[in-house]
Amino acid sequence: MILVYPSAHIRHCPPNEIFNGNRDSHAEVPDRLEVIRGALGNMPGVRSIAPRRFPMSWIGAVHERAYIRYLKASSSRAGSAYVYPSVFPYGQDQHTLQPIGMRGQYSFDMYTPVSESTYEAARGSAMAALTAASLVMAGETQAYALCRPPGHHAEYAKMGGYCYFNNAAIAANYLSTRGTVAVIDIDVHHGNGTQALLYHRRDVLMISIHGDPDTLFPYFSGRASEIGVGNGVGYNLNIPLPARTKDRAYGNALRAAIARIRAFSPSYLVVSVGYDAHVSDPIGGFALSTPMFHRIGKELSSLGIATVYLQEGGYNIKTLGSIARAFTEGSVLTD
Ligand code: SP5
Ligand code: ZN
Repeated sequence: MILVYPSAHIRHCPPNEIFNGNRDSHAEVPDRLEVIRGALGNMPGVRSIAPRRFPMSWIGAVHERAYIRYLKASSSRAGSAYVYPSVFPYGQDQHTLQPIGMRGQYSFDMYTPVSESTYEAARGSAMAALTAASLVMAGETQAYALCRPPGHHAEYAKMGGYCYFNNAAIAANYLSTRGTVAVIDIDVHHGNGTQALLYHRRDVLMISIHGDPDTLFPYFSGRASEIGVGNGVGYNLNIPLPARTKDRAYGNALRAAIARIRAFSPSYLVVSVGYDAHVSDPIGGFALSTPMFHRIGKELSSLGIATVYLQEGGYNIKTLGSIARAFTEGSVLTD
């Protein structure tokens, strides 16, 4: 298994997220990735590489160009401060050039601030995803991009949910130039951005298993009734599960997801790997065990599809290492 580690992540370190009017400490900290890297780095058969550089057009293929420019410009304007939105558009297609207004135009929450290191970190994270995808395209059976910041909540022209560029959609779109792609998102939060970016496509299947949006972020998407649009109808599958879901119920959802992937028979698989469905996670609300992550890894790799793993969430610094280790040991093919 090849790990791709984007070192620029370390300087993206937002101290706070604004929740219910309070400045909470930020859950998406650099240590998350360092702990995961530490736990996987010394596994036998695992080697770590730096991301390669790919043209920005691979990011521009899924995100609005003005959004990418805004993230770059606001990052360089911000200095060492982290800037947050205060006002959001209150109608369809509303735009502004006023700086405070622009923060809201390009965001959907107050959890996802921008500072001088944010653009480079987000770009590095996307380059890691593209590097892993290119390795798999070149014949590797598995590659794991240690993406940070995460990506699955980022929309066409909005950051949110700690995400800036949608690494899964970027990688899936890249791979789709050579074959069909299935994306399975096991982060406990619905992958709203990935869904939205792939919603119209039938060459890229999107499946997400997540906490019911009636109780969990991102609230506005993730229902089973969201099945795709136009040519993409039938190629988006949401499996929302209730709070406190345990291994057995999760296993049933996973079986349904795997059956759908088998029926689709894709050339490539992209796994949005969140560890926040673990029982110990401070914000997830599910109750999966550590061995369950081993099983998820094993069942997905047993499909025998060339696979790109992309890091998404997972917020308990004390348990992330052992969860990541279990998942990756389950995933590694021993032939
Ligand atoms: C990639 C990813 O997993 N993003 C998740 C973003 C969800 N953020 C939720 C923040 C919840 C706020 N904290 C609640 C504190 C209750 N006292
Ligand atoms: Zn999550």
